[in-house]
Amino acid sequence: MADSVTSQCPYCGVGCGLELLPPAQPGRPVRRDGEGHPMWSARGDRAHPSSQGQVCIKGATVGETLAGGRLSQPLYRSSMEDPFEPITWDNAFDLLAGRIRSTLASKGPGAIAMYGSGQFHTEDYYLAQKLFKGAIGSNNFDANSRLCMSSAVAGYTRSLGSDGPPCCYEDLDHCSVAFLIGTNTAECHPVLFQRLLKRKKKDPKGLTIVVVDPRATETAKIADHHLAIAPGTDLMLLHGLARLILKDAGFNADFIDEATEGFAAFSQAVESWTPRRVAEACGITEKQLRAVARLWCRKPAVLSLWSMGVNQRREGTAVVGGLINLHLLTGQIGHAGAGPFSLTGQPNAMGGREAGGLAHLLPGYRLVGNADHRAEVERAWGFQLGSIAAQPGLAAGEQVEAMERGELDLWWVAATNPLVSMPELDRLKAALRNCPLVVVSDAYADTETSHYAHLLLPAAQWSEKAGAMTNSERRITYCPAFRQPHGESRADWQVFAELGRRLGFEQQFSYDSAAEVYAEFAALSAGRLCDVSGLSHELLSEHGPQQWPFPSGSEPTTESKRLYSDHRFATPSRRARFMAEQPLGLAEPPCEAYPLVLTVGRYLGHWHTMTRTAKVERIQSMHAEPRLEVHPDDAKRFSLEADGIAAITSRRGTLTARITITDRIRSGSVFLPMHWGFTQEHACEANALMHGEACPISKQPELKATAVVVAPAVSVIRPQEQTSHRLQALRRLFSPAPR
Ligand SMILES: Nc1nc2c(c(=O)[nH]1)N[C@H]1C(S)=C(S)[C@@H](COP(=O)(O)OP(=O)(O)OC[C@H]3O[C@@H](n4cnc5c(=O)[nH]c(N)nc54)[C@H](O)[C@@H]3O)O[C@H]1N2
Ligand SMILES: Nc1nc2c(c(=O)[nH]1)N[C@H]1C(S)=C(S)[C@@H](COP(=O)(O)OP(=O)(O)OC[C@H]3O[C@@H](n4cnc5c(=O)[nH]c(N)nc54)[C@H](O)[C@@H]3O)O[C@H]1N2
Ligand code: SF4
Ligand SMILES: [Mo]
Repeated sequence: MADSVTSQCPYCGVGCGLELLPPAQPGRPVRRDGEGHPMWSARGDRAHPSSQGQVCIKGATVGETLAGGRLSQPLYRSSMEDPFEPITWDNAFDLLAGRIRSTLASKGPGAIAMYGSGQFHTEDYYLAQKLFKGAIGSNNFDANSRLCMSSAVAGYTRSLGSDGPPCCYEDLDHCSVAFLIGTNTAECHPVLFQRLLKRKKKDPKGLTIVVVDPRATETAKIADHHLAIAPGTDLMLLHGLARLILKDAGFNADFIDEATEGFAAFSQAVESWTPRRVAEACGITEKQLRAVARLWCRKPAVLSLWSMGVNQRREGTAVVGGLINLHLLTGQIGHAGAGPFSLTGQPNAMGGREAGGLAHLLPGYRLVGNADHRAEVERAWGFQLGSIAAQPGLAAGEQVEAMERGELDLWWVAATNPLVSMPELDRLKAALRNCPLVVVSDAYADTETSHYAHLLLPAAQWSEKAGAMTNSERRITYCPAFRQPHGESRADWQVFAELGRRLGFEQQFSYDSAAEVYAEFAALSAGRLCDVSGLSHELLSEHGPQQWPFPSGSEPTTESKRLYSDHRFATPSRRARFMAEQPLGLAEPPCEAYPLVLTVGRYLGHWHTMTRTAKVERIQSMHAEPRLEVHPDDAKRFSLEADGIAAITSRRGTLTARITITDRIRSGSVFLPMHWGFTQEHACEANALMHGEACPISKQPELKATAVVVAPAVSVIRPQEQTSHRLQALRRLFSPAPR
């Protein structure tokens, strides 16, 4: 019997520690998944400081998802109308290197782009930067973090001088107020929610919980104050709170004086947000507003937690700024239980940011636009000075626009499934047909995006490749390879390295192991806020997960670290900055023709586009199909019946879903899950309805709100692809996917 191994859960950004047990255990039959593959099982790793043995249903069932429905070899077709044919890796690399060379000669590096993912390991992310920004000379590397955390990245950078969540999970045990805004923690960061719940039960008076969400989610159920604000009114609420704190003299004058700048402009900006105006705009009572403002003034430690309800907004960066303002105003940052804490979505979106995985970043929280930063990276990478372009590359949405204009000759999608997760799906589908070479690297065969690819590359996934991941509290866990890569699949970093060598950069891309790649990245982070130069695969596997900063020579510890305890921030003046934007509200507010706001989010059991969680029976039976949540008043108004079918129409299209009538949602809003793409039996392409209007600073699209109208429908409308014979035929080529 092989021993058990420990790793980080490959799902959400809580980054729980998992202990994996091999399929064969003494005296027991070999455990197998639904397709008969031998199956590792997972349980909580008690020694992991972030989760202390806790897991949720996704982590606990990850073993069931790893082997079935996998892509086992590279496949190619020259036209999207043709069937795929198997090709060798060697031919796939020839094709890629050839196309990159010819595109560089004809159109230049700007015509090549990659769209990657917070589900890469840090090593994958890092080598993708070196390949694109260094070897190819194109900053067109962006990731699905653009749809997820980029408003938090921009918000931290503007207010505190650098990206990087300042808090740690221990703060959940020390805060006197938990201010949860735009986060359904109970379903999306379940292990953190359980930690908060446990504390609340033990010490109901010592902890006050505020939840700001248009829906009465599972999270809101434990709130002392649930502010069910109208969608898109968060910044008004935050300004209203700031104004009350100012009037009540609940601010921390010493902190403002010692550690901040921009106070005058900020206090002027919030002046007009009177309690009456805010209550009216947000759809709450003045009393509720005043009660919550008092909490910010009178309690020793306020911790705010936020996620997509804040970030996915056309003013996402401004809302993050408005939230950090409250922390600066009250001095609630840098001590136990206090601070602004973004809950990262994906398991390694944090590592991606550290490795420079957005179009304007370079490794070590460096910026493409900074000449010194470029030179530091060029030197470390061994490329000529000037190899890295000085302009930020195309962000995710801009990559799609470039395809529309025929300006991209190669779009490489890796570890993300944009044909479910990006807004304006129909527009994306059309854009893809306008790109001569679409490459998709994925672990599974039958993803929605694979149906729009020319070249499919099988990816070895978590459990089959070694690497590091950073969770929301800046803790890095070593994730070992404990299973054989499926079929011919290869780790993403290996693919990027091989291509780098084939493009003539033999020396820059010679690595024998992921540990070598990590060592190079770690060295490059020295002296930066996210310094991990003291870390290595070896240290992490020997001493367990560690938080950054971890400069060279640091001692391993399980004690939690916080940033900015000395109240010196990462700005040039070392002062944190107040922001002073005025609220804009929704990009597409409800109107006569489209009177409801559709919001799109997540279910507890499912992970994103279900390539993994649809394989778990227990999860499938928890969430048998996507449901449209409608308030009873709206159901009456639009003649909708419980369990009937609704047609939901936005300016971009129509889809159908079964109806749940519930007062958990605010009247005037409806909710759909994001999970069901067109390959699923109960397809419900919510993002076909969503608009792509984005925050001008973070470029993060407003995936949380679009105006719709609903009506009863007679029957289900299936997406076009689901019924297409051509695409059905393609599926036969893939290894059998259970469904
Ligand atoms: N089970 C599960 N967990 C996950 C994931 C998953 O797919 N499944 N994905 C992971 C990822 S990548 C991410 S980014 C996180 C996302 O985690 P969350 O952000 O917590 O999840 P969402 O359901 O997208 O949205 C959160 C809440 O925002 C609310 N909301 C909508 N509009 C507004 C608004 O205008 N203001 C406010 N204040 N709230 C609003 C919604 O009602 C919803 O309850 O989850 C991570 N964890
Ligand atoms: N309307 C609306 N839209 C949303 C959201 C929302 O709240 N509302 N949320 C947005 C957010 S926050 C996010 S993060 C995105 C998530 O959206 P996606 O990133 O599209 O979702 P996933 O299903 O996680 O896609 C990951 C893909 O990578 C594959 N994969 C897994 N491991 C590996 C690997 O090691 N290598 C490779 N190459 N592939 C691998 C998986 O099989 C899967 O196909 O959706 C966004 N879209
Ligand atoms: S809470 Fe997140 S990291 Fe923890 S087990 Fe669940 S999905 Fe995995
Ligand atoms: Mo996310």
